[in-house]
Amino acid sequence: MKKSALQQVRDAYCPKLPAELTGNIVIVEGKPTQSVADQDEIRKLFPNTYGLPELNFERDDNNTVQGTGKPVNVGVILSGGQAPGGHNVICGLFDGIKSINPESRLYGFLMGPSGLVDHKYKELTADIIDEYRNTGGFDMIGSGRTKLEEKEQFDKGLEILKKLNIDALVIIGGDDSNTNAAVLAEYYKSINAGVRVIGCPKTIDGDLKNSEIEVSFGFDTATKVYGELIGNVQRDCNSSRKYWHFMKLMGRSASHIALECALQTQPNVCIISEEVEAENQTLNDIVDQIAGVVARRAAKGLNFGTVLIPEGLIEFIPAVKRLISELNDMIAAEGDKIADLDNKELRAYVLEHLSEANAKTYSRLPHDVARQLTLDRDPHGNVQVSLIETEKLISRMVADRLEEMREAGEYNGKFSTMHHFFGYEGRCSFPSNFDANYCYGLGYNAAGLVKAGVTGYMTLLRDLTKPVEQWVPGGIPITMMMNMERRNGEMKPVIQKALVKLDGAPFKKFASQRDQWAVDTCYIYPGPIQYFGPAEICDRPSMTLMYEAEDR
Ligand code: FBP
Repeated sequence: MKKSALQQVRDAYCPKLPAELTGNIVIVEGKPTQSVADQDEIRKLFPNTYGLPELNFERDDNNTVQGTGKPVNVGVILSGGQAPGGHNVICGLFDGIKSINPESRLYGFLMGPSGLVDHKYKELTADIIDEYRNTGGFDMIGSGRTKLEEKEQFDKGLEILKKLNIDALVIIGGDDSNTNAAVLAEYYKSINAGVRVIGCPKTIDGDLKNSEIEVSFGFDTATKVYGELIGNVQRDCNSSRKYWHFMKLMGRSASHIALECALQTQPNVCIISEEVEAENQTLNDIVDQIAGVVARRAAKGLNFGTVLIPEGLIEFIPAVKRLISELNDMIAAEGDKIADLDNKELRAYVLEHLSEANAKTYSRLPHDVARQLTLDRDPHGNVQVSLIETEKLISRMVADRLEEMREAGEYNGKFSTMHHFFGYEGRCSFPSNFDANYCYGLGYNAAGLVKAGVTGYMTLLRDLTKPVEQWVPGGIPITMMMNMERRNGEMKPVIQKALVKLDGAPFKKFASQRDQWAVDTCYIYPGPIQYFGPAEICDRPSMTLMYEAEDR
């Protein structure tokens, strides 16, 4: 394979490990845990894996000879959307199990969870692993979104796990995929299958975090890539001074990515979905807010600016949220029937079957957005918000509002727009040093959990704003993060999504400065991720992580 100059040099980068992981480890059990909510239901659904203790790893200075443990065979799955650093998790896992015993073997299941069910796999040998060290992407084994929920899938998976003599399966995924991991761990334990399951927190969205997990991997790199792109657009905007740029940012429901990018780049406007919901705002309120900023800048002769919009915004407008909830139930019950209808029939059917209030909201949405909300769900039941062009919808509405303001004598400016969606550009970048180290450590640590013989745990590293050597390794039971939510028309146990906290330090910092950013031009240009050079530039964690560390 021909490699870019950067890849050739990055091949040689040696991720750093926390000091505890550089020798043999002993596991120290903490207190028993309980789920974040709905404890009785979750305990009933996970009788074998509920309430397990947190685990901390410490160096075993009485046992310094590595490589003399029993060999372990491990399977690995990449699940869901790509996130920078996934390959390093696998590399860390590989090096970790080899350090337990050089005879240990690693198998990668291909194209996500379906590889397990369909028995598509390959053994990951040292030459394959070395090709992918410190690279972005999930192409080493591919990824997919198949939901593991049926007993038949678990049993099919077990056949191949047994055939390959696999002791443990590591599932690298977001909240939905780690929910799968917990369900699989419980099932295999309940039938004494002899296969353990370990999860790993992945997602650029940053919504898989809690009191223990400080950040999911990929968030750091993806937001730095978007930060660079937004900064470049802002400099272009500030040079020609003729466009308003509307930039939608990936991130699914939560606005962590938009917030982090706003902190990095100081745009004129950044909408935070969680605030929209908390303040019970309508689409018109959001449009009025943006139009107000455009008019204030126009009054100063500034007919240009930047607006950041989180991709999940539409789901957080309270009226639309209620509509989506009713549509979810309708799709769960009538999905097959609806799928056969053409656009016109679909709209008529939906309007006829929705409750009055939701039908009103549906009828007011542009047809393309309404249709998107009706049709597309991913296998986990999520609205595919990356397909909804919210940035165009909002800028169109802002333009209309400005015309009304012009007629009322409240605005006298020019409003030319450009639209961008930054999402897929950030998911497969070369991981930043932070993600390269974090991911390698998560994988290496997962090998420690495999060796410890535990199941239903997520690999964990803490104290991430300190130097890597001081990061604290351990494991937490996945059931600890769960609550009950309505999915596909039924109540299901799922990992609770972490949304932006309006009383958290990152949001408060943003809120304290945004009025000035709105009217003045305070843009910051972060530039590209740096891999070589001073640590304060190359190893700097995200601003969200730094401000949250202050809160902790
Ligand atoms: P995960 O939850 O799987 O990590 O999703 C990340 C993500 O990039 C979201 O931000 C985005 O909405 C979604 O994937 C897009 O999905 P797809 O890759 O299927 O188009």
